[in-house]
Amino acid sequence: MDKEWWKKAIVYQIYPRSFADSNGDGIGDIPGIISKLDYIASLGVDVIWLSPVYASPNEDNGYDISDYLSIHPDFGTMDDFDALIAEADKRGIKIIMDLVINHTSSEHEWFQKSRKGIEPYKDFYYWSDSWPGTPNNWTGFFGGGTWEYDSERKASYLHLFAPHQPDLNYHNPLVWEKINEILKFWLDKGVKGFRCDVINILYKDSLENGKKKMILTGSEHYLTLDGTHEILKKINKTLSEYGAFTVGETVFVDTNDAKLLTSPERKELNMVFSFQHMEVDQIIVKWFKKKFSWKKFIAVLDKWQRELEWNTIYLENHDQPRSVSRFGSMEYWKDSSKLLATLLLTLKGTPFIFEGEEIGMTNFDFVSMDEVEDVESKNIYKILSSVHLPKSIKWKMIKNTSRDNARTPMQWNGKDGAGFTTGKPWLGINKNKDKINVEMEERDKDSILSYYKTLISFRKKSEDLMEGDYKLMENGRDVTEYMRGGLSIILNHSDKEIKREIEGEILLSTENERKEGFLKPWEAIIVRK
Ligand code: ISL
Ligand code: CA
Repeated sequence: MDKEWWKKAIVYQIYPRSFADSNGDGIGDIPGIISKLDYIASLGVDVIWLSPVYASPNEDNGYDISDYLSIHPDFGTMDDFDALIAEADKRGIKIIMDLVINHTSSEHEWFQKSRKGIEPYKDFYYWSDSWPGTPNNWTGFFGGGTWEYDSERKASYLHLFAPHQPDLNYHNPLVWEKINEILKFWLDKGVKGFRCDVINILYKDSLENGKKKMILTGSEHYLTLDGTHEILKKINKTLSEYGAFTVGETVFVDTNDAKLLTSPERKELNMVFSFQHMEVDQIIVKWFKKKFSWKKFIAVLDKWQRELEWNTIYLENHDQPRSVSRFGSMEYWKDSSKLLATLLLTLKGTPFIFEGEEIGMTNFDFVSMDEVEDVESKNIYKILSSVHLPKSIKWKMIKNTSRDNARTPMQWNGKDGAGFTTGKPWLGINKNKDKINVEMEERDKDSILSYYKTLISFRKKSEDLMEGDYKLMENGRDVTEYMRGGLSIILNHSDKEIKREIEGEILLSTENERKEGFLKPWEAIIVRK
C-alpha cells in the first residue's frame, strides 16, 4: 500500500454518542454506526475517525478513559467493534481511533493504585508529594486551577483538564511502555491510525510556577517541548510498522511548531489540527466572541496552506460550534453551507468532515443551562457566577461557544427522535430536524448532501485538487479566489450579488442556474483556467 495513502483520503468524524442509537437507550452506539456504513460509504469518504469509545465514567464524554482496552458498554462490545472494522473494510473504509493519553480518568486502575502509593503506579501521575514546588499556579483548559487534593494519598495531583482527568507523568518510562502496548492492541485489530488528543502537551519539563497569563498560566512548561517530540518519535515508530497514520490535535501551535511536528524527516506526526483559523472570531479566549471576518479567516488559512507541505483541513469537530452558524449565513443557509463545503474540499490537504456538517446542521437551539451537558460549559458557567455581568450576557457566552452546539444528535429524518433514537436522547435534538435531515436531502438533487457527494467525487477525479499547488489570487471582503493547479476556486461569501466576468470553463457551481456575469450570494464555483 502507498505509504502516504492518507494524503488521498477524506476523513469523516463520528461522535459516537450522537450518531445512531440502535437500542433505544438514547445513546448512539457501535451497532448504530454499522447500520449507517452504507450511508457513510455513499458520501465517498475513505476513513472514519471515531471519537472515544473506550470504557469511561463519561465526565468528559469519553475523553476520560478508565480502560483503554475495552469498549464502553453504552457503545456495545468488543465483538461489535471487530464487526465495525470488518464491515467498514468491506466498503473500503478504514477506522482510526481517538488516542487520549495526556490524561486518564481518575477511575483508571493506574490512578486508583497510584493514589494508594502502590508500585509500579506510584509515580504514573504528577503528585505534589513527589514534585517539589507543587501545587503551583497553573490554570487549566476548562478554566480554574489544576491541582486536586486526594485524601487517600494526602497529596494533590495535576489535571490540566477537569479534576477527574489526572495528567500522566511521562518522566516515568513505564507510562510509555503501557501506552505502547495499548497502541499495538488496537493496531493488531486493524485500526489504521490515531487522532491524538492534545498531543503536544504530554511532556511537562518542570512543575515550577508559570508566568501569569490571561489563559493557561504555566503553559511554557508543557507546550510542544523536546520531551514531547521524543514521545512522538516513539509513537511514530510503532505505527510505521502497521502503515497507520497520526493526526495530532495540537493546541496553541503556529506554523513553525507544526512544521517540526509533521516534517517527514523528523518522523513524528503526519498531520496536525491547527486552531488558528478557529480563533478568528475570538478575543483571547473562545468565550469572548468578536465579529467574524472572512479576510482574516482566509489570511490564516492561506498562511497554513503556503507554509505546510501537507496538513489537515477542517471547519468543524466535536469541540467547535457548527460552521454554517459561525462562518455562513442563516439567511442563505443552504448556499453558504455549500460554499463552506467547497472551501473544505478544494484546499490542499486531507479534509475532515464532522458528522452532520454534510447536511448543514446548525448550532443547538437550547434556551437554558439545564439543557447543557458539556463539562467545559458547566465549568465556565460556574466561574462566571462570581463575575459581575448581566445573566443574558453570560448565557450568550455559553450558547455561542458551547461544545454541545456540535454534539446534538445526528438528524436522520424529521420524526420524533430524528431517526437517531426511539428513546430519550442524551442531549436535545435541534428543532430544525424537520427541515435539516438526511432523508430529505437524499431525495433532493439540490441539497447540501447531494452537493457534498458531487464535490467529493469531483475532488477524487481531479489531479489539480488532489495534488495541485495552491496559490491565493484574491482575498477580498466579499470574494476569495485561489488556484489549485490549473483550477481556480472562486467564493462569494457575502449576502450580495457580485458582478464578475468569469474567464475559462465553469466546471462546478453551487447554483443550479447561474447568472451570467455575476456571482449569486454565497455562490462558489470551480473554473478551469
Ligand atoms: O474545546 C476546546 C476549545 O474549543 C479546547 O479547550 C479543548 O478542550 C482542547 O482543544 C482539547 O480538546 C480535546 O481534549 C479534551 C476534550 O475535552 C476534547 O473534547 C478534546 O477534543 C480533553 O481530553
Ligand atoms: Ca444505544
